[in-house]
Parts: sequence; C-alpha cells; structure tokens
Amino acid sequence: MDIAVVSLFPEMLVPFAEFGVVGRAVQRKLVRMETVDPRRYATDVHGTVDDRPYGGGPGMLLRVEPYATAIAAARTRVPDGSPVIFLTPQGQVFDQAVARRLAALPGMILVAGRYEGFDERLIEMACDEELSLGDFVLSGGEVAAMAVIDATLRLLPGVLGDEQSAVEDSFSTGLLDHPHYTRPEVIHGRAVPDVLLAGDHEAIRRWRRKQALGRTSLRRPELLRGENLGSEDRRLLDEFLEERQPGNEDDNRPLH
Ligand code: 9D3
Repeated sequence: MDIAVVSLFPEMLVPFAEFGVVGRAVQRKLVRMETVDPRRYATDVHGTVDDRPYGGGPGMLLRVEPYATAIAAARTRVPDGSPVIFLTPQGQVFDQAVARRLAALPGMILVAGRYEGFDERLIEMACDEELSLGDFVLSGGEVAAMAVIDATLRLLPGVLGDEQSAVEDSFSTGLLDHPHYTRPEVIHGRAVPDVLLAGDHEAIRRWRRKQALGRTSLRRPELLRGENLGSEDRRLLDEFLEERQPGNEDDNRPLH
C-alpha cells in the first residue's frame, strides 16, 4: 500500500514511520509512506497557507490553493484509485470496519489540517471522504492520520508477522478483551484467577469468553445490542452478571 500524508508538520510522521509495527511494515516494504508539505506549494515568498475567515470569527483557515496543489502532487505518489481522505472533526467516525475497508485499497492520500480547518471549497473539490477519530478536540489532523494508518496497516498481510493477533483482536470478535495476567502469581495481595493456573484449556476459554462478554455488557453495552448471542454466550453472560454482587470482586479480591 502507498500512503501520502499532506501535512504542515511532516516531521511528526517521521518517528511514527520508524518504530514498532508501522516501522517494520515500512522496512519490509509492505507500505510506502510519503509526506507532502503544502507550505512548499504556497505561491508567495512567505509560504502563506492560512488566511482569515470571511464573516469574521476567531482563528485562521487553510487556503485552497496550497492544499489543492499539494494534493495534486500527492496523487503522483500513489496508485490510481487511491481516495483522498481528509481528517476532520466533521467526518465519519473511524472504526475497525473503516480500517478493514481502507486495508483493501491500493493506497490513500490522507490530508491533515491545522488551525480552524479547511476552506469548505477545498473539501468540495478535492475530498473523497472525511474521517474523524471521535468527539474530542485535537490540535490538528496528524495524530488522527497516524491512528488511521496504524489501524489499517495492522490488517495488511505480513505486517503482524507471527503475532496473528489481528484476527483474535478485540473488535474482530466484536467484544472488549478479557483481562490478562502475567507473573508473579500474587502481587500486592492480588492473585491471578485460579482457572488460568489449572491448565484446563476449555475452562480457560470459557472464562475468557465470559469476562469479555461481561465487560462488554457493563462498559460498552451498545456493542452487544446488534449482536445476537448464541446459547453459550447468553449463559456465560448471565453467569457473569449473577456472580457480580456488590463486594464480590471474585478472583481479583485481595488475599489479606
Ligand atoms: C476548538 C476549535 N473548534 C471550534 C469549534 C473547531 C476545531 C477545528 C479544528 C476543532 C478541532 C480542529 C482540529 N482537529 C482535527 O484536525 C481533527 C480531529 C479532532 O479534533 N477530533 C477528532 N478527530 C479529528 S480528525 C482531525
């Protein structure tokens, strides 16, 4: 996949493309990432990319011309059929289903804004799709672009290598994750749940499924609304909710 990011702060993307899962994907040439800085396409000597809003009001807007030219330059860096995706607070909320859709593309152009955002005519002319990370205020689109890239690249064949974690991940199951424990067996009086130590793998699978269902039901009930739980899932969730009395912290209780 070829990705071009249009940004006034291209340096923000450099360490992102160097480390961890994304860094490895770049190294292995499973993805090509480039940045295009609209300031380089400004027409005046000062490299002006912003201007004051018509109608008044606070803040500055991003001008059409430098961004339109930068996006045209970005088009030459990605395959035909790569959509131009603006990161804006007004966009569709990014989720795992969107990540799966993007992972099937040959490439994409991500456009990150700053200040109060874009002149609307740029969006009308040059944007195929707007994405948001959710209802909170960022200082610009770069962090959102990195989140979109990260979630998308993880779904490309070969990117995760041996860790086939992507398929078993929360959200591919549609549920929140179950709790995890590693050594030591007891810390600050808190023990690892017995079932995880006993070696009964069917019991462990059931316990994890039950925890995942229970936590999803308590913390993110909207994720379960669409789901039609099977008979085992319904029984496990009923058990979880039954066992959850005030004061019963079950396996997580301190041992003193
Ligand atoms: C505080 C300024 N807001 C006035 C009503 C508007 C506003 C403009 C520009 C708010 C944020 C931004 C910059 N945000 C992004 O570029 C952005 C974003 C976000 O803020 N939240 C969630 N997803 C995204 S994607 C891009």
